[in-house]
Amino acid sequence: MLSLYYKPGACSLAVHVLLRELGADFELKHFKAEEDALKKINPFANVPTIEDGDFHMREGGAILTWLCDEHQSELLPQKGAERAEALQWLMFANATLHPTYGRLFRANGMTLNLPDKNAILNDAGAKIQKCWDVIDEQLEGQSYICGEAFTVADILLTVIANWTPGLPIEVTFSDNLKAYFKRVSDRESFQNALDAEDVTYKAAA
Ligand SMILES: N[C@@H](CCC(=O)N[C@@H](CS)C(=O)NCC(=O)O)C(=O)O
Repeated sequence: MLSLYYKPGACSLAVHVLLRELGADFELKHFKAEEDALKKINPFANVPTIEDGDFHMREGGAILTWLCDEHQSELLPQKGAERAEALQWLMFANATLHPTYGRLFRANGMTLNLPDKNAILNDAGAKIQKCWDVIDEQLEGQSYICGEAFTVADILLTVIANWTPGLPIEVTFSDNLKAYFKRVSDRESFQNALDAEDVTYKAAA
């Protein structure tokens, strides 16, 4: 059976939601409780990491893509401009939006002299806001990031949005964005994954 190494509410939640959307058989392994086993297959011991017998894989964007392809899922169109667009937004979430939050979390946890720290936090906050403004604009007049079809990119964007409440800087979500986060996080797969990880969804409120 496939194991997912996870940290509650982290980017691994997107893989967790996807596995439920796909109806896949899987088990969860908490990344700290199973750290020794995780370190054997991932030198960074980070999440998400998946393992099935001798097979293992890390890097969230790659895992999400690979799982959709393996299951021939319509959550990632298989070819053409639809696939290009879904991949673009998935990688935007994974490679542009996610690291910006990472930079802010790291700066916030560092002992830096205060003016430097505030400058880094404000800069990271402005970049996060810009990302959500771009997403907001894209969502104008449509239900999901790629139009009316729900895709894997919507899952990762909605997971990352929930890291925003509680940040030490202000990031504002429009009513349109909040309605989008609610639409996605209300899905049965998402609600069940949140329950299993004991995480509350706050970004839609
Ligand atoms: N490039 C990696 C980054 C993964 C990553 O940063 N994971 C975070 C959670 S979102 C993590 O495992 N953090 C470990 C920790 O918090 O101790 C990916 O996209 O999968």
